[in-house]
Amino acid sequence: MPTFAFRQYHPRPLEIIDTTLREGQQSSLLHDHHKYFFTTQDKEEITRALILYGVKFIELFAPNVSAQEAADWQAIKAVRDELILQKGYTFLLAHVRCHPADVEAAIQAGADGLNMYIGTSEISRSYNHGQGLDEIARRARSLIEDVRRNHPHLVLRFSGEDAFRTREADLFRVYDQLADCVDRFGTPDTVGVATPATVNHRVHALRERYPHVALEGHFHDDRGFSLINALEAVRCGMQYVQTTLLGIGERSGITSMTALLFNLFIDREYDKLEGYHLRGSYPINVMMADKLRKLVPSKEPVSLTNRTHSAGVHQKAVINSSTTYEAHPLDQFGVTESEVLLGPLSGWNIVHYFLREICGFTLDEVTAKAIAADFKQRVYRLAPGDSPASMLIAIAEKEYGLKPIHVPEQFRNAVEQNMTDSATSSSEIRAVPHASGVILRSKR
Ligand code: HCA
Ligand code: CU
Repeated sequence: MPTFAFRQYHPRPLEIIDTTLREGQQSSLLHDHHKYFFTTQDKEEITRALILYGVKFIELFAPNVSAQEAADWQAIKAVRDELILQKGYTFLLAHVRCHPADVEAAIQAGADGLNMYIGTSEISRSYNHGQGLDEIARRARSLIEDVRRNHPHLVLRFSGEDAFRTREADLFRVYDQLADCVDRFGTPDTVGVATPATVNHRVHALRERYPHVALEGHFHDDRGFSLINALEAVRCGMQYVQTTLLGIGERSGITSMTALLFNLFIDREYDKLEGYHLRGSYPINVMMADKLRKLVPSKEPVSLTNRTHSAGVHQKAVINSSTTYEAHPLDQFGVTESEVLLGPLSGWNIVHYFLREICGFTLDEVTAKAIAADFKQRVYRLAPGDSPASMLIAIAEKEYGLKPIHVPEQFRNAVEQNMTDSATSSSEIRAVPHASGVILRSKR
């Protein structure tokens, strides 16, 4: 028996249901990177990070998927239990087919809730399981009534898989039979066909028809709409949204947790952010990327790439004021650095800045312009793995005879510089050299 029942919990305005360890494990990225699965240790670390971040609902596979999944349930539960005193209770939900074997295995493993699903669209009914709508409703109801009777503490969700290709009348026909015995209805966009307009319509229709049942969303990214659809659903009053770290999942994946929370922040939906440790967003993305053996993807809003500047025009402006090309308060999501990359697109301003402020050379603008012209030509011939910064320094020293000012040993690792920057109220930025350019670290 769990030590804490869902009935004692007051759900927040937005509850993330993280499914990195279920939907996320279906990501082909694991195969692309020759990893194939998360190790038990990976799962423990992901669970710990999610709980510390403030996530209260974590979805896992039904334990009968494999012996390994069953063993991992216990390891994950141990991490959850360890953190109860510090962070309160986190609910572990099992993703189960509407099938007694899955339900039984989940209950045996100690699940706090069941996320039941069965296809309701015509395609899904024809090619997945062959049951008609009334049969789906009858079987689900009998299973759910059984669970309710014998395990009243469990939190129960029912989802019509492929809900956005299920006619509204068909979905209602099934959901009408279950509305009095579930806690939530899911409405998964299984193949990513939804648009903000269809999400708006569907959420309003479900809210109106089932005012006492909470709604949960799960949006796939086949059209690149998983983020905007989740945002729209939340705006329309959906309280539970399934997300994964970095948005990984089957095919193009689903909504990224930090992308959703970041956008709610920008839209000033502050009540929806209750209890989430937003400054932990970039660190949790880095942890996840590391598990996948890749970098935080550039399409993830909470990424360092979103603070990296390559074009000369941008670099010059960013040195003067970062707000010119940095519109959003990403520092509040843990991205406290900006990168300015030295390369073929760099202008003389950044070359001057780098050589003078970072490397300690004394040089005038005319020399900086000449060095920049040489550098820009030669950098095209840089061998893979060689650093543009080293090439630039070599040109300055060998061909222009520049010498850096002597920095005593104890200060070598701390080249500090103050710059005026309207984006940072403290106006203090630390610039450090980096193999491919400059990293600006704001001290906040
Ligand atoms: C799956 C399908 C699913 C289920 C979502 C849900 C989907 O991979 O099992 O049960 O809410 O996208 O429909 O992920
Ligand atoms: Cu899915």
